[in-house]
Amino acid sequence: MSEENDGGEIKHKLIEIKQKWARDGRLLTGAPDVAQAQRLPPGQKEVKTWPVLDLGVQPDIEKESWRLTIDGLVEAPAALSYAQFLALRQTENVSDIHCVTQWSRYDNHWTGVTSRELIALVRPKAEARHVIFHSHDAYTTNVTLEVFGGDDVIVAHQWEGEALMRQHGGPVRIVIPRRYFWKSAKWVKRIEFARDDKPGFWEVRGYHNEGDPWQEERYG
Ligand SMILES: Nc1nc2c(c(=O)[nH]1)N[C@H]1C(S)=C(S)[C@@H](COP(=O)(O)O)O[C@H]1N2
Ligand SMILES: [Mo]
Repeated sequence: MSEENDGGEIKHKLIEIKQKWARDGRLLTGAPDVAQAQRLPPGQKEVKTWPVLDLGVQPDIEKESWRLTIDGLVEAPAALSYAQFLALRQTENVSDIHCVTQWSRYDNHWTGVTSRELIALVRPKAEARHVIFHSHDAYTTNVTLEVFGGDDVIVAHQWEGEALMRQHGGPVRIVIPRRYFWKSAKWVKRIEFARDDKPGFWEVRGYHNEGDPWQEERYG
């Protein structure tokens, strides 16, 4: 990982603190079995703002040179230009954000391409079970193919009808509402389908591999 680029400097201190929270089990309420039907997961608080969380680097990506590579265990790998991405069927949906640092933000309106559309495009092979997201700031995170294929998962380029802001992962980020928000990779550049799981940046630093907010899967 490059230590610096024009987008900022890696926040080593912050990464250390968040790793320590995982070791100490900080923020756990001991009430993991709240029904999925409950909108606010255990230990979360609703906020009206939209906090920015990342490693301190916010890559500046030109739409003209942007590519989304979708590869790995798929029948038809793709490397989409921004124009090709916009030419895919566009969907709007509304979902809640749940960050592991305890804030939740309701009713976010996203525009983009559903994961199901992308899955249909590249056709994962039968052995594919996991999906790994790779981002321009060298961040990675992982979910199962089943979770990625959820009916509310979207690869988004707009929020509230406007181009997704750079600090929130623009031009394009992943949105996986049923997982803590660290699974929603900002500045995504590659979606890799794999047979074997590959725990990502926070998953190897003490955070849970699944990250289901209603099960309070913060650390693992
Ligand atoms: N590429 C990238 N994606 C990332 C992160 C990051 O550091 N780099 N941080 C994750 C974390 S911990 C959270 S909580 C959300 C924050 O998204 P936001 O800044 O839009 O609120 O992005 C996730 N996706
Ligand atoms: Mo986070």
